[in-house]
Amino acid sequence: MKLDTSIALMEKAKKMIPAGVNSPVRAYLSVGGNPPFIKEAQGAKITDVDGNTYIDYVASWGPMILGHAHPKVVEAIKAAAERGTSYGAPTPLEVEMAEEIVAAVPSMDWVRMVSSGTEATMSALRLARGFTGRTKIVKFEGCYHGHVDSLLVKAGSGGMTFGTPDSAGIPEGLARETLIATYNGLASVEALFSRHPGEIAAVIVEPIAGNMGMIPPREGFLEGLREITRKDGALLIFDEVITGFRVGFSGAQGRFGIDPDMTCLGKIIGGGLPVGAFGGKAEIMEAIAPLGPVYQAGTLSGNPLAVTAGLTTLRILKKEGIYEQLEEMGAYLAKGVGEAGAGIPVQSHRIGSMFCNFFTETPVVDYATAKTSDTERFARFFSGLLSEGIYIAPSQFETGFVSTAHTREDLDRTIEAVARVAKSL
Ligand code: KE4
Repeated sequence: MKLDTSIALMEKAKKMIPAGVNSPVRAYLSVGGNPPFIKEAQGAKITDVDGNTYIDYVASWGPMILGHAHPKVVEAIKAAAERGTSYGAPTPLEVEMAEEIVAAVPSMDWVRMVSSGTEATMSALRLARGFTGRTKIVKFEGCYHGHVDSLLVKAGSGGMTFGTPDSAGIPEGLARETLIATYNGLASVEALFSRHPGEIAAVIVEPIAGNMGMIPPREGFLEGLREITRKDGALLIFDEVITGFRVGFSGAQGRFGIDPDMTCLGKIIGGGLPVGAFGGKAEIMEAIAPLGPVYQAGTLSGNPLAVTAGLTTLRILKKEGIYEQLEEMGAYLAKGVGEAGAGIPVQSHRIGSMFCNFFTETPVVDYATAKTSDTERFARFFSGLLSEGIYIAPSQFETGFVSTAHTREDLDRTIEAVARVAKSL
């Protein structure tokens, strides 16, 4: 596969951008090789600057649930751009977006738009601390909630990929306020609450973990978190930046029937443009400035282009049968890939259109079991697929996504490629 132009661009980029990338996992450091520099994308396909085209399962890490450059989304963004790109003032679009989110996510009485998932979780955390007057936070080892100081402790995603789950630069005094529990391990949460009664402001959790690979919640895990937090007066925050509008129009909380106090959103609600949101019960959100004492703000919050892209995406997702179609395609791909890779010890996880294959014979339920994965074998799998024109996340500890733009032919081509690559693993 010819990557000359990408290689030359990377040499140039490295002189001005750390590792030549604007987000660490894009550098391919854990899988080796040269990351293709992307020129364009359409539907389920992504094309690099050397003209190589790939079937895309990264989906820009989740947002592109309708595929790339969906005609209706592009058309809406173009029309919005002609009316100006940012006003720094309220717009009817933000009212429409709030209506869509509040109607779709029953636990969210109120919502505030921000410009990234990190901003959403950072704001939700500050609000939880301000509302409860408590300082401690519980997060789960291997979960990733963006690069928020308080949450870059035992973090997943890039932290797990590069073996730096605890980022440098976080003051000890702050890190101490973050308590770590085991995903799917209710006993570890109970132990923290019995050691710190009345001190924990919130538990923040990915209702389906997507940043240590994809790990579903065990039966009763989320319900247990709801019960433990309610009893102690702590808030339960669902980080649905990945799962929001991905595993159903009401997200994971709709799928599992849980009523969190706050929810963080991102990715899909921006339709590929920079958007995040946080929201929840009105009595909590009333503590946010300018109504209450918890400050939060943003120059581009509710940006008209980003909100237009997100709104257009959500209105297409509302259409009958979309999630059934994603479920059917996800199931077809998982079955085919499982058969193609038969004989190789793999733990295959899937919920709807999000999936992950862990290269281990150990059942994967949390960070420790995810870490038993053979990352060398994953790297060979990744490189083999890339050379076959299949573009998956460059880390064992990320999640893959099917979009409504993938065709049965794309899935069959992927399955055939897996069968060929599996032979060399
Ligand atoms: P952003 O700040 O990257 O928009 O969102 C942070 C975030 C928050 N919560 C969850 C559950 C997330 O998965 C993320 C970001 N996800 C990663 C990929 N797993 C983004 C990709 C990257 O870091 O380059």
